[in-house]
Amino acid sequence: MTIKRTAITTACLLACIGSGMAAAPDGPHAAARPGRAGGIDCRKNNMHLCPEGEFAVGKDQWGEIVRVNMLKIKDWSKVPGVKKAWPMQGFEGVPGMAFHPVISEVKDVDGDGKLDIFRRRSEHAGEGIERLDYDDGSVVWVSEPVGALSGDESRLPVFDLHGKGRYSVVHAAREDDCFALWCLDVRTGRTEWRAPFGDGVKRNYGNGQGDVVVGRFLDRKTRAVVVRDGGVLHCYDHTGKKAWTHDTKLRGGNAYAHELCRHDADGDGLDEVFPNWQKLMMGLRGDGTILWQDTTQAAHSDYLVCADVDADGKTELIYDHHEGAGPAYVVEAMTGNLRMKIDYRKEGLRNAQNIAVGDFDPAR
Ligand SMILES: [Ca+2]
Ligand SMILES: [Ca+2]
Ligand SMILES: [Ca+2]
Repeated sequence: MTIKRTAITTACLLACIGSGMAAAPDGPHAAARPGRAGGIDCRKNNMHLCPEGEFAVGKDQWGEIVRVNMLKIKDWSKVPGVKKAWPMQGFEGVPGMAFHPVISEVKDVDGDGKLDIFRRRSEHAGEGIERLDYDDGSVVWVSEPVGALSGDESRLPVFDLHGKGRYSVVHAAREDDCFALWCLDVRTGRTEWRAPFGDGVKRNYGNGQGDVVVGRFLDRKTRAVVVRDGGVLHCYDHTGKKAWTHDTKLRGGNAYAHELCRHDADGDGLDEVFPNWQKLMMGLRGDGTILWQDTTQAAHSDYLVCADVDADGKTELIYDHHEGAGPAYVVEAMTGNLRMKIDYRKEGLRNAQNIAVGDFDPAR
């Protein structure tokens, strides 16, 4: 289905990026590496916004602003705007560990109107994935132990892979001698299948290793999984059988990556795959056929968004041609043909991390 959207302005495209905000450095573990050369030390930037106590309610011209001190907060239920909060149960006892939004998912998988919560119990090897009850946070089940977190930012996808109304949890973990793609039954936590790939060696702090995207890549009924190991993509069908592999030949720092998305860009009912690396942006059909490649990519993008930006009925892909410097490229998603460059630095934005596209301009 083609998403019809009205045209957007440059300001709308980038308004949510927040030029004055301290951008998080790359990768889930990067916050523990203060003083990254050329980057932003999030321990030093914007700390004046951190409340003294557990939380504070401030105000600006748009209304109230709630700020939470993540190191001090004990009772989330007192924080204005929080609808549900319960103490986390089960494994959490590693110093420096905290609930990790990258490796969690919230979705109503059984249609009872209550959200179901899934999370990895630890970033480290030897713990499983668990399902939590919405009412009190109690543990519904814990899977068998999975490997360590790779460092990807693809969350913990929960989808109906088989096309039968039954959901599965998908996750890639780093084992002793390989990576492994796990598929768990949401009803029981039992392993449906486990597909090993790669050599398990962590590179680029794990960025681009274990990125997972789920889509209708192979047929219109089931969903398949594309997982990335550095410069190599692997696609598995809903039963865990390998469908295809694509090796970009990117290695070392050139294979640094953490953005990977899917979208049915031509509306034929099958999703296309759009992976980005430090030195490559490309589009592939769901069967692994290459649609296009931008080998001029200067440095990895921190966002990938598909939308019909100019409302001509065709989908565009938006990505950053040089992380932190731009410009944002707007290309035809199916061909890669460049339609527009947006120099966000001229708009006063220092580093574009995450963007949103929508009908923001009431005049259009
Ligand atoms: Ca539910
Ligand atoms: Ca398609
Ligand atoms: Ca378009």
